[in-house]
Amino acid sequence: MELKSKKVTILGMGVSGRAVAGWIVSQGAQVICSDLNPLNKWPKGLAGWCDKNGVGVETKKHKVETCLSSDLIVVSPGISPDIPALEAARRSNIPVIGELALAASFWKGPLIGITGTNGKTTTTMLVDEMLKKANVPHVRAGNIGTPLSALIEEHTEETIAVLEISSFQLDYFPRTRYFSFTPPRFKTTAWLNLAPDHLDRYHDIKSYGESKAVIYDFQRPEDWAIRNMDDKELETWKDRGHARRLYFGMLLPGVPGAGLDTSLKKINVMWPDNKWEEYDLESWSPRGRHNIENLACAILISRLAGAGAGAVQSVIRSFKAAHHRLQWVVQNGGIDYYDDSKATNIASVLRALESIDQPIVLIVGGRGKGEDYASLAEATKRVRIRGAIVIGEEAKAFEKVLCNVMPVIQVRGTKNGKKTMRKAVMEATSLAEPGDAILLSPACSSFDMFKNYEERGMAFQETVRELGD
Ligand code: UMA
Repeated sequence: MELKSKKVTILGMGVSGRAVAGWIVSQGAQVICSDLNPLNKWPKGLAGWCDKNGVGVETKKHKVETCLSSDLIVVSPGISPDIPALEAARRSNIPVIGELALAASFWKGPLIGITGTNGKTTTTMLVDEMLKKANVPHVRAGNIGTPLSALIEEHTEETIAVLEISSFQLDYFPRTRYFSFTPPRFKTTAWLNLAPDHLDRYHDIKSYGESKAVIYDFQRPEDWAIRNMDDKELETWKDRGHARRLYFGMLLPGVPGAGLDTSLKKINVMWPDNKWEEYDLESWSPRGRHNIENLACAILISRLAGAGAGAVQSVIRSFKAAHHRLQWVVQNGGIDYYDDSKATNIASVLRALESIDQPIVLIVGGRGKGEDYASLAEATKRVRIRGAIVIGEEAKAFEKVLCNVMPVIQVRGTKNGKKTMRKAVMEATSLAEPGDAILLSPACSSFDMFKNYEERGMAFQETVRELGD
């Protein structure tokens, strides 16, 4: 589809909407930007930009009429597919596409798609580092923070797009072929794992997984699909798509892919032509088995994308985990403080708990996403949790589940995130003993008290650093 002179409505004026608006306007389309926020809450300068570029503005509501008079609707990932304007558009066969799907279908270079419930960002960062080290031309974009449409102007047929892709973004990959975009094509996909998350948007884990499995529909037989062999949840979709398969995990002999060694000190890669490679993890620093799984997957992706084994090994030696992901912050009074603010679902918290071999005081809570917290109480059979400090909108729900298996302290109030975090850290410190770890791993989104998980993590880090002063 040519965008020139088309009437395009863009829903959501966050990071994705702004980036795609700029690009679509440059293609000569007539654009309307629509956001539920009133104009005075739009990002600074955006209203002026719309005015200058003849872009229409719609606030407080996504009007059905606006969508029905469009040739194309471009949607930001955070918007639910069930809103009336989108339902009406689908009934009238008006094309609806996500920002990432649209940018991907106009991308001239190879696409790599990395999805899964947890570990997407770390894996994407690893691939980015490995390709950088090997001088392979590429960009990194998607859910990791930079919309692909912000990078579309300056790329060539050589530029690989390494994309972290959320289920929200995959919800807006076109299911039908009734409109004339070239569908995006992923040379390599990776599906890291599946665990309950976003159950406020999906009915159940099956429909959440189904949303991710859509990525396989955008591959051809000569492409590669990489999957975590140890995650039984993924087996439902094992036959989906036509791409060649590679695996990572504890692999059986003869299975091609990246095999974790039982000591977790090596990764052995066996390619389909039976060639072997071995990677040494002696100087690998991120904690936890889950990070070794992310690494195994990243090795396969990067080698397929053209990075040499030497470049890959060099990144294994130098890579540092991203902030707010089981990040060791400081030791004070013999207590280690870890910021795992990025852990916004129970599966991610369980991974963190299992990666720390000290007694743990857990700070948990925030805004819920419809998850059942019972497995956190179950974890006390495997991990020594000294107690929990429960915070945010879900404080009571966590207290109810945990109070029979450990001491629980509830920190009340959701108005002031910084103040709440300060109280939580104080309570945790008074419960902990020298040799313990205090772990902020909230299992919830941060939006009840903070702008995002980074701000929540920084509030934790600032407080624990002050303790040492
Ligand atoms: N809005 C509407 N109508 C609605 C709902 C929201 O107009 O019905 C408006 C809001 O007022 C706001 C805008 O939409 O102005 C926000 O859009 P968005 O929620 O799609 O967020 P973006 O700022 O575009 O950021 C998105 C991703 N956010 C989500 O998927 C929720 C970012 O992932 C991503 O980094 C960015 O695009 C660039 O690709 C963040 C995220 O939380 C990190 N992702 C989830 C996760 O990782 O769990 C999926």
